[in-house]
Amino acid sequence: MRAFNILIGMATIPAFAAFSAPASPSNGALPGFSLPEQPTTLSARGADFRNPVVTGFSPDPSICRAGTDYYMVCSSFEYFPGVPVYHSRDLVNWELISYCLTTPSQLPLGGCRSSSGIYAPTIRYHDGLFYMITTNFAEGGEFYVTAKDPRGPWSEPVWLHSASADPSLLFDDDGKTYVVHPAGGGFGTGMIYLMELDLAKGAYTPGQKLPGRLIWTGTGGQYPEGPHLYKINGLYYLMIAEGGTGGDHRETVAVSDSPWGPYMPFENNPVLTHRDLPDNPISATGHADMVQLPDGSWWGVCLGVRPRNGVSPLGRESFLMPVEWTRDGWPVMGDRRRVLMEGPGPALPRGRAVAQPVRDEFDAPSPGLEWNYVRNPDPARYRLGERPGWLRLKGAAATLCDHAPQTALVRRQRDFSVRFATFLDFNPVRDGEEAGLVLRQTDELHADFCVVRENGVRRLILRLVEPGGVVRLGEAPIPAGPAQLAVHADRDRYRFVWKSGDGPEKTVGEIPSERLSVEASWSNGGVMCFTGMMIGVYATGNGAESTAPADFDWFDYEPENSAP
Ligand code: 6LW
Repeated sequence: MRAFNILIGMATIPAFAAFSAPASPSNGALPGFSLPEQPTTLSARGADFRNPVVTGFSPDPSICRAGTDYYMVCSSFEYFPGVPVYHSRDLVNWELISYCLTTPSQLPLGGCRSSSGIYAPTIRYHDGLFYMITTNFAEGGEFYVTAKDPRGPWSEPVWLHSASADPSLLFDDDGKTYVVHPAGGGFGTGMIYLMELDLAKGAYTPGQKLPGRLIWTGTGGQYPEGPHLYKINGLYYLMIAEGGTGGDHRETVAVSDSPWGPYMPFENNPVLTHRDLPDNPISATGHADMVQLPDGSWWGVCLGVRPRNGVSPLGRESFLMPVEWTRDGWPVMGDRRRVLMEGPGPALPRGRAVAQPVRDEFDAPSPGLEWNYVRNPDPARYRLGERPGWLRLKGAAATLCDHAPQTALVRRQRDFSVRFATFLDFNPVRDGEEAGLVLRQTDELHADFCVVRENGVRRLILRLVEPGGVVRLGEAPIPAGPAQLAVHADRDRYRFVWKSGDGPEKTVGEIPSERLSVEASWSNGGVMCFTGMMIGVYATGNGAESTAPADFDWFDYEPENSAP
């Protein structure tokens, strides 16, 4: 084992000698690490959970504990409501329970571009209050909201008048509060800064200049970001992401005896990465956060991607992993820096996955929690109850390509293999009026499977809008009256079918998954895409207000198997 005394500039950290690793099981020694001499227990204990623990578009997870309850939040970008909150008692089964940002004043999105809006939130519990801090790139910048109950209501935003992304909070035991955030630099050269926050005033303590004091530049990877600061056994642990949110992603850690530094990096950084594992089913692991359980053990969450042939339509998802402490007091994440597809979960009473009903009958007075709008919605365009038992959409002039509030109700594709379907009653009156199903990554990349009127003729079409152009992949004449539109998705493709009455399903076309993936958005013309596949229903008048309403009787979301 190496010496305990660690020099940071002129400062020594004697507290290392006093470090007592929390009582968590070891999973074997990393090369060069001094882990306790114990047999590997991870594989021996048997797997009882499967990653990702939150599937589909759920990047930048942040986690906190309040008693026996755990809460996790993720980025939401241009979608409304913003910042989904997931709840768990066992860290394995998570349920979507609310959103932090549910009103236009909490979440003004304007006409923001796709993948602008809300970035990388952090959730913390302090003194009976939950805090969620994040940045709105569409309007307002950095801010936080608070709530007594994560189910809401959450407060109005406290704007911090800063444009830094990825802010995180530390409530120190001397009563001080800090915000750590990356800032500065150009391409890939950001650094990590610290500011002191006056909680009572809801503002940065006077006398500091934004973005604060530079406390760490990371270990050399590009994009030092997603920082979290923890106080553990009297020491300040700074954990950050580096390498960018793709294949080079990693998590690194440094420690200091003062929040202001100087910070000394762990000599065996990174503490998490899959950058050297191109064949692993999980890639891009990083942007992690961690939490301590009542038994003293630590668990982490991070983002990762499940690619096939290098791409995934689902985007970045949230993964769970144990955190093992070296004898020298460094947190190493997962199974020797790797996130496992399945593993033994935490020693917490195991709950059950909450089964979601396949069909949304659109009988409730407002859309269920899974549903999101694309930017701030105009409630007059979404009528539940106007035609009892149906969702009525009144299409705006804005199309699915416009950086504007669209008339669309969408939800995360949470499974690779899934059937989703709707029953649509729509009689377009003017040319250009259309309504149907949308599979959306960005304004520049989406598949529209819709009933539309063109040159006076009502027909069903399948259109793919890509950064490189628009292609019509199929069409079918469609009889008068309502019809069922459905999509069968698997790892490789999306297949678009329809039927009317008791007739057979007829295929209109197929789209390979890679063409609708997050990566396709980045590569074909370089359109920023940090999200993941959103699917749902929409209506538009294509440049003019739609005169005909589009009525949807129900929406089915039916996972076809749970294969990873
Ligand atoms: C986020 C950054 C990141 O701000 O991706 O993977 C960015 N990490 O920390 C968008 O999600």
